[in-house]
Amino acid sequence: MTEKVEVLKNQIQGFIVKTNSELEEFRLKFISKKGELSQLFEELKAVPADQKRTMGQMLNDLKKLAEAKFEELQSGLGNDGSSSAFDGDLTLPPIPNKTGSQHPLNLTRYRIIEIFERLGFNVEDGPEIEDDWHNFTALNFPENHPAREMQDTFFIEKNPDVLLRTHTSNVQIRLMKSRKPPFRAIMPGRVYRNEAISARAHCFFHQVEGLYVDNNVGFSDLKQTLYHFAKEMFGRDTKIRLRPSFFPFTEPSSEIDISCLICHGKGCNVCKYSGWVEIAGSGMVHPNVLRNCEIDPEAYTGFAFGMGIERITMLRYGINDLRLFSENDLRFLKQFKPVM
Ligand code: 2U9
Repeated sequence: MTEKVEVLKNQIQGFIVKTNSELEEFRLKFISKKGELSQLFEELKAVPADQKRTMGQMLNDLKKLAEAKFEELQSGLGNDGSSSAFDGDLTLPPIPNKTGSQHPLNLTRYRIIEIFERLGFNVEDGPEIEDDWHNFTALNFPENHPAREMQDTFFIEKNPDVLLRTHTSNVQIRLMKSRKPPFRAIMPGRVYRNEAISARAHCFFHQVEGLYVDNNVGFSDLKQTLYHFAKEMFGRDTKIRLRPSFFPFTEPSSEIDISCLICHGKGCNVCKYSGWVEIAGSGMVHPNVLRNCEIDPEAYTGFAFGMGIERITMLRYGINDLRLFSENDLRFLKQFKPVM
């Protein structure tokens, strides 16, 4: 019997539990009425009278050991040194999770996508590293156009030219070359221009361009689409104004202005006292561009537009320095909508 007591004592002392079912295993073996320890108490009845007292004392000590060990295991303080018990003050408020916030450029991009998706525009994507043909030639840029100069465009290789795209128009070209009209899509993405960094310019920025090509797409479709966009983006009372412009890839072309959100046309710093703020460029896709993509300009017409996401975001949130978007300053970033 002494031997059995010794074995059980070692087992109790060395017991480790990691789960509730292992704790239950311990209880059944050493604490419960049907366990091995209770069995020994049964056997005590048959022990000769002169040994009963010592043996009984041993068994009682073992029982106390088992009970103490059970409590220790139960409170999560196992013999492996790990502790899962929470011994802090449960009445204190929880420590808040540190969630990040969404970048304002993303918030604007999502909103733009949402507005155009409801008009049936798909979202298309394409490469940021592009060849000369998809970035310039297909878009009707003449050979000597200043945008092709080293000081305006980042070249990766020369002859044949590989460059960082200067607009997302390369995506339209790839879309029109690879599929059949009609097309109704917007192209958000990062673009690169070789500019000195300041509050108003950066060496990269983000654009959304749009394209709608079908039978009988006219300038009135362009105007109505962008009017709808302006009202959705900036509020129902927003007005738009079109000014004639020039781009190699559209003819006719126009700049799109919205009525100033700050002064509502009265004149302020943001609109430079004109009452109008430029938000996009646009126009009817040039027949040469359609032809470059093997689309018959007699059968199909289309409009296109382009806008800077930074510019829209600055107007939307009243931000006056472009560099804030890429400095990763948490004091700026955490002012925007948290990540859900
Ligand atoms: C194809 C045909 C036509 C896209 C257009 C503009 C006018 C435009 C600027 C706005 C501010 C660029 O971000 S910005 O600096 N964009 O003025 N973009 S029309 O026209 C296209 C594009 C692709 C095949």
